[in-house]
Amino acid sequence: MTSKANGNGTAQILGDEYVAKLSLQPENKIFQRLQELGTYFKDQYGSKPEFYVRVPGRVNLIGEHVDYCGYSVLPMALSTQSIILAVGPNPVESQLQLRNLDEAKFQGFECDLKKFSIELPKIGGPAWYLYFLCGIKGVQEHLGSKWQPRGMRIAVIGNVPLAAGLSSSSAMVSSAVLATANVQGMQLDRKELASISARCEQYIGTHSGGMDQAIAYLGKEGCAHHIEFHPKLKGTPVTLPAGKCFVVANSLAQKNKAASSDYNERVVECRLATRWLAKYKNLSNWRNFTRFIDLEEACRMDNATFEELIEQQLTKLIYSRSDICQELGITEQELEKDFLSANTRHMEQFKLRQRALHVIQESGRVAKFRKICEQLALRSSEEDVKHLGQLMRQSHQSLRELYECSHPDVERLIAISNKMDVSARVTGAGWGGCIVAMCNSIDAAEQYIKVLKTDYYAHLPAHLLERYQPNDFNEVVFATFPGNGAELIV
Ligand code: NG1
Ligand code: MG
Repeated sequence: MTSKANGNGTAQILGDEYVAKLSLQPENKIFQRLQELGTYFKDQYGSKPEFYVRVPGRVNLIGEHVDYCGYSVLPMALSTQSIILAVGPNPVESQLQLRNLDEAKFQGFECDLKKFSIELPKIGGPAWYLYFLCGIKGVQEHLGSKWQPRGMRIAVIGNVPLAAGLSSSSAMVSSAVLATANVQGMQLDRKELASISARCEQYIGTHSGGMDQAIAYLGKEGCAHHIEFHPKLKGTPVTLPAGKCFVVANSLAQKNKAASSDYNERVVECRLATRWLAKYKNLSNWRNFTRFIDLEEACRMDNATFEELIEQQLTKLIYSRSDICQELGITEQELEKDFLSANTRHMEQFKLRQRALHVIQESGRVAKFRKICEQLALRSSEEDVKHLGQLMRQSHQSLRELYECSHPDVERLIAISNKMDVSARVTGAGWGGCIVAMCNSIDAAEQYIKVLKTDYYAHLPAHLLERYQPNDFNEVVFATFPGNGAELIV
């Protein structure tokens, strides 16, 4: 990995392909968290860490539940919410020691990296350290026979809200990948690191796309990113409209995706809808299709034609197993083997039409959103800004109605936003978690946050109120600006 720091030694990674090794000065915002973590590391292990890794959470502005269908998304890295690791060698060969500064919530963990396995619990979400092990496993698989486990001592500090759609899980997985890759002395660029990290998340049982890991590595201060996955991973910086301010508000309805089948069920429905339409299109290799984007490409369809195809061919609101087996000419056993996994084997009903319509329309909205941002960078236009807001609202409506991944608490936040004429949508996988809203100015954002505090947060149930009262809800509702992607700090 290359080393890069600007003249005064503060963090600077803009424009670099590799994860730069940085040194930080006290005036840097994350300096305090690093110091706290360094002290904790020394308390725990009796020595100083060798390097630090910082991986941000992210907020997706538009393009929800489309990445696993191959379509592009438009997220930005969070500037102030991240996971930081302090990493040092372990004198015991191949031994991993993992400690989290928040010991009450996250128990320490140890294992021998020569023989570790990732065993998912039958009920409930995976323990936090399993996400970490996924990252190590990703590097191990990447290296294959070259994998030589090296002992590591690690301390973790994190402030990305959990199970809130801000990608805390991917920040953890990606940080483990970066730390392990560095300890192994690997030469990987940001895209390779993102691809390895995206594959890792599968070990936790989520059949996700690669959005979170991509922006975690490709993010750059000052701009959002249009991230494409097809034909290969590509990130294009997108300047957000001048003066506008994005606010994140956490509904505090937690959704641990790995503890439920909702997310994977949507993935299954998209794959089945793809196969169904590929067969209808009479493609000779229709049995190979699992992603809408590949079908779109094979049939040279544009967005509107694809939508028409769905409207005409997927006419039922609910398909049964036998509908699908009959159409695809497969047995129930084949359906289970080819499409269902441990936590989707129970599925009896499939909403192919609704899911497919959402994905295709949402992918159209991403393209429009990017285009409008690019126009706005050249000349300001109230009309264009309004259009951006409309796209965000349409996205939310589609997620609520066609994708069925909102939550009553999220809807309450959206209702307050609507009343204030602020465009907002659920961000991340949904079923709870955060909304992202676009405000017309910093002042408008301040006013919006104030109203959310009095109309939403002040009415939280007592057990939640207790938890957030002293800090005035600032950690659950905040204005956010695009931050940098992953950093290696020496
Ligand atoms: P969240 O729930 O924010 O971690 C998930 C997926 C993304 C994407 C979004 C929905 C993981 C790690 N991330 O994000 O890839 O599909 O849902 O747009 O599962
Ligand atoms: Mg996640």
